[in-house]
Amino acid sequence: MTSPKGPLYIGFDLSTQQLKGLVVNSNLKVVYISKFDFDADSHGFPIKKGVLTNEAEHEVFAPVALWLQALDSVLSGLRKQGLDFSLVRGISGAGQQHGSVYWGRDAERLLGALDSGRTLEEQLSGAFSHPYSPNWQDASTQRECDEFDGFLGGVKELALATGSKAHHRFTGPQILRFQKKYPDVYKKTSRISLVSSFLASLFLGHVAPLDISDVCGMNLWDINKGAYHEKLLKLCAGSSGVDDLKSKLGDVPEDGGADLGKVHRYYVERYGFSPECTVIPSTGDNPATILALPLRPSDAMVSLGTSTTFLMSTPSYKPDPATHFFNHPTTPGLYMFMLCYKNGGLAREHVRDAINEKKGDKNPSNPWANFDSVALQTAPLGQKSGSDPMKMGLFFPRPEIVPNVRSGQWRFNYNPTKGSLTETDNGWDRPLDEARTIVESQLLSLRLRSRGLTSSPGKGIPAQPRRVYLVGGGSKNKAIAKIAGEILGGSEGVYKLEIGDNACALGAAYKAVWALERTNGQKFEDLIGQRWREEDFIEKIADGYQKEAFEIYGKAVEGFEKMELQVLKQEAKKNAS
Ligand code: XUL
Repeated sequence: MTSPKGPLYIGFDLSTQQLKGLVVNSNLKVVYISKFDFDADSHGFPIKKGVLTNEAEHEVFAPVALWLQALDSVLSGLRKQGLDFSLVRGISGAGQQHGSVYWGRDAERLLGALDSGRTLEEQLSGAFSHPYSPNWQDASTQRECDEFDGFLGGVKELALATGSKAHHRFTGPQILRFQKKYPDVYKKTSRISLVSSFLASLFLGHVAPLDISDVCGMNLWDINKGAYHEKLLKLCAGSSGVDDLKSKLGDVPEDGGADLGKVHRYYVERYGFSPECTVIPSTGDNPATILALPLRPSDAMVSLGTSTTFLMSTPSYKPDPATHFFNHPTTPGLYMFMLCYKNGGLAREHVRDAINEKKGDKNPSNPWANFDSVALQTAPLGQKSGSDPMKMGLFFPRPEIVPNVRSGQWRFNYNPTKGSLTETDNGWDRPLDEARTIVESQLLSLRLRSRGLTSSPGKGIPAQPRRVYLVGGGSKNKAIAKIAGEILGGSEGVYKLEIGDNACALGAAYKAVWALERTNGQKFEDLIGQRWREEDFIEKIADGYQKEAFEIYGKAVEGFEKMELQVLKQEAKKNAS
């Protein structure tokens, strides 16, 4: 291979189970990738799937020194592949969201004095006041979440101010618990980074500011004001006070493409980076994902993995306790809307396995073939004629957060003319009917919660997403793609985004390209839109908007909303008795 010509840009992805470094050129072509798998490639850390746990307290956390080891290893990996680091003009990254890193009093000195003859792990393991980073899977902060949720009056008020109600993983509740559990360590903490700004700090050789989008994953940032929320800081800071917490958190530059400074000489001397290489703010992994393509306002991305994530770029800020809003990572005036479900793939797999079992086809070469064909042969909502009730249900093998309900299954018949709902599986041919019902259930929930954010693509056409991009394992299912188009619409259709599991690293690398090559005021969407060759990355896999189907599912959404409310009421009653 001929060596790629510069300038080059690196995007890192510091996720739960691995660190990845991906290098692109100005034309957005990937030229190198190097990975470090935490479980397989690290030494000295008794981790499982990248984390440690303390089950008694529902704690999940990662040793920060592990990430130091990983960074030197990924850079060495890129060097082995032949990357000429002197061509790298910019560095950005994506970090698992909400995780926090606690720097000790010597942090700035140790970061600034990095010696290229020794590893990051050798030199920085002592830079932290606490050696672990609470992880987004941590669930130890119920009490703190209750405090956050109540503090401004209720969950609605908190969501209105910060974009989200309180969640166990959000950094504000995590810091509140940290300062109560480890008051002395908290006092000795000079700075608190998010995983994203931690990564940028390593390259800068001093503690980097928090990112304008990732800061919204803390329940501490007042999105409308564009500043920390003073009252919430007060709640979080405890006796050390607001000013102390503010100085621990530091400023937040508004520009996601800001020039944070040049790479530290450690990287120049050890790997051959140019001293002119610029460090750009790293962002969260979800905000980075929407940068993996020139996502336009009203485009939607649905990630169909073990869990389901729905991401949209939108100019509307309409917070709700069931959803999340973040500042857009690059474009002022836009927001990233996110729905984060715990359930997804597992629920579909249960139905898939039951159908394969029923068909006596336990290990077919394509385990999804029966599921797909049954789902496609079943009429929408199981209605053989318009007078039949609509079949709908909730299928949660794990406790769900959207809506907040225990694990379980609920089946209903809904009569759209009367608006009446009956909990029953009368008339259901199980498990066959459920192939379609489960996919519908997951997509109706997305339509219900995103419907206020889309706009009409043209006269007489209802509001809906422009394009629907499917990513992750479930994007291979033909039935899911077809039903996604029928339920969500998509005036330009349903697409599969073929970037494997590289979305966050790619998004981070594109952010660096944009930050350093933009002309005055040029938007991310415009610069990347001009250079992105969509035929290399996406394939249209289903029709989007179809009038009749969209209308029928519009009625079904009403029933779906009622069904969720009824289940929530029933469960609250059960819990109270
Ligand atoms: C988002 C979230 C996860 C992590 C995964 O709120 O908690 O998606 O960002 O790394």
